[in-house]
Order: sequence, then structure tokens, then C-alpha cells
Amino acid sequence: MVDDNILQDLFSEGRSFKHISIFFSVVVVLLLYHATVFFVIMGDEISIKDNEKSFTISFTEVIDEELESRTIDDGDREVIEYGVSENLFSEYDGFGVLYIDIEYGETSGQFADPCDSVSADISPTGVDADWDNEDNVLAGTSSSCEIISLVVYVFPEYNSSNLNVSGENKEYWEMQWKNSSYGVGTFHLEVEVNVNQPPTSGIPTIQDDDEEVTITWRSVFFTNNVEENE
Ligand SMILES: [Ca+2]
Ligand SMILES: [Ca+2]
Repeated sequence: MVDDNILQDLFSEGRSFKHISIFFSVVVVLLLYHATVFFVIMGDEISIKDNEKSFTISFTEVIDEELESRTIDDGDREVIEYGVSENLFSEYDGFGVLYIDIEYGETSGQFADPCDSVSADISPTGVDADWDNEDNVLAGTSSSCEIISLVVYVFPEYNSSNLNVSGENKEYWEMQWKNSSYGVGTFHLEVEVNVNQPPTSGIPTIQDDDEEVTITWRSVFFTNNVEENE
């Protein structure tokens, strides 16, 4: 009697095991079916959708401005140094562009004293920047009191414009447009003054022998905003 019960128990356990095996087989078959549909039938559509994942990158800009004036003697060429404060690099994603304006007038106070000749150039040293960018303006001259405007593109390929990119993910593009090594260091601007004398300069007390120049440094810092396109 006892043996019969044991056999019966074993038999019913065997049955339930069989049922479970069949159930698993059905589940496995269903999963295989779905996987086949997913990879074979929808595969092309899915890969196209992956390729189409695109992003718009825009930038929020902040300009740090510094002014410096100095008087340069006739015939002298002075090196004026400039570096941005380090906390800007931790506050923003990158240093995009540096704009430099060199302004002057005629300060001798002499009657009909013509504007002097001023030349300015920034040497591609001391800072890791996009020095080979063809839109850079690294040198300029003026003999008519016009502003000399120079431009240095600092962060490679940055020009303030929005960008449309595809592939990768949001984090990838945010990292592409975040780098605190470009623009660190000291820029060297050389400014030379060659005076043009007033017509009355034959008189010993009337002489133009220098000029005051004002340099405005405008550093454009940016923060990136990456949005996935719908
Ligand atoms: Ca002059
Ligand atoms: Ca002068």
C-alpha cells in the first residue's frame, strides 16, 4: 500500500515535470519566433532608425571682457600679455573665440597732427588654440585711427553656429563639445607704433613721439545644449 502511494506520487510528479517541459518548449519556440521577426523582418527598419538618430547642438555664450591701455613710444614694439581667469573653464564647457580690438586716436594735442601708424599681431604661441583656422585674423595695421580687429578661433571647429549631427548619443556629443584645455595660458599680442608728425613739427616744442592704444579682449565662453531630434 505504502509502495503504491510512492509510485503514485512519483507518477504525478513526472506528469507535472512533463507539463512544465512542454510549457518551456512553447515559451522557447515563441521567443525564437519573436527573435526571428525582430532580427530578420524588422532588422532593416531598426538599423535605419538607428542611423537616423540625430541631434541639434546649440551654444549659450558668455563674453568676458577686459580693457587695457598703454602708451607706446615711437618705433617701439611692445608685447602685451593676456590670459583668462581659470574659473571660467570650470564654469563653462569651453573657450570658443577670442576677439581683440586695438583702438587709438591722436593724443598729441597738436594742430592737424595726423594719425600714427599702428600695427598689431598676435603670435600663435603660449596657448592651445585653433591657430590654423582660416578665419583667424592674426595681424592688422592702421594709419587712419581705425580700429584694428583680430580674431583667434580657440576651440577647434567652434563658430557659435548650431550644428546638426547624427549617430552616437546625447552624452557623446556633450563630451565632444566640452574641453577645458583650449585657451589656457598666455596670449602674446605685439603692438608697434610709428608716429606721423604734425606739419608744425619743425618747431622744437611741437613733436609727436608716442601714442596711447587701448586693447579690448573679448573671450567668448560657451555651454553646449544637445537635443535629440524628434
Ligand atoms: Ca601723429
Ligand atoms: Ca601720436
